[in-house]
Amino acid sequence: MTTPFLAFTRDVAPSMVDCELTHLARTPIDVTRARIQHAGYERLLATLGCTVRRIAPAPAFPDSVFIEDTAVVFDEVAVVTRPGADSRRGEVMAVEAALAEVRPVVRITAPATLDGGDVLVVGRRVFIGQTARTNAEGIAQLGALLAPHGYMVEGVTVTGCLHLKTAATAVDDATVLCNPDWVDPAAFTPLRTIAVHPDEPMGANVLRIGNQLLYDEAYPRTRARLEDHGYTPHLVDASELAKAEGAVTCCSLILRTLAPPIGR
Ligand code: CIR
Repeated sequence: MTTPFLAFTRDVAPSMVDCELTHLARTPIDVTRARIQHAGYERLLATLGCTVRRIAPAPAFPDSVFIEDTAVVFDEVAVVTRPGADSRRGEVMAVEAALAEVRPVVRITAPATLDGGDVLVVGRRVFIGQTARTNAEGIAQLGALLAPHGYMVEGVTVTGCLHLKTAATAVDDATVLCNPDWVDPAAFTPLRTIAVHPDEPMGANVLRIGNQLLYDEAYPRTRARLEDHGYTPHLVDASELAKAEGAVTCCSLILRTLAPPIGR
């Protein structure tokens, strides 16, 4: 049966305990629990209309579960990134091979760096975080690759967190959930913004699957704000993944399922 979406995921590596950390102190990660949480996340993706395809595990890459950073996928093209952290560069090969089955693939190349977690797509606008992971060359390359397809890229200043999507994600094509301490809401004008609850600075990361939202249950006060605006997110427990500075968007690449060309 064809589902509206395809979700690529990657298993939690046992080496996740040695993940990159930038803004968080290292605390013990229970890999078994992380795997259980990840499996729950995948089940919810399936419930929300995704065919889940697990890419082969990458035990040598501690952060490989955070597959979002390795590619940015549009209906027209998949852009394989060059992650900003040296330890993550080798994650992209297997992802590229998997994406090549469903989209034309292009690549970000040195000296550019770009993490998928820095790329927020809202309609034809592509906001790109200027962070330690994504450099000016990365923004310029992505802009050049996307211009023929009618997308406009906009660099966004991000301070105090890892990625743009730690600070802001879209809940629909007109609305952004954001932490105004980390990104200026004016960057998204004329889109409406909803601020996270001040006690939940990490609460701005929500995963959109069509009209549905997948959200971390750890942020009830921000969830209440979403509910006040008429959204009803589906909840997961992602507490172990959060210890690795990951959040719900990081653990998948969501693609629309496109009709195959006539004759295939
Ligand atoms: C890293 O620092 O690269 C990982 N420990 C966390 C990556 C999270 N990815 C994301 O927000 N897109």
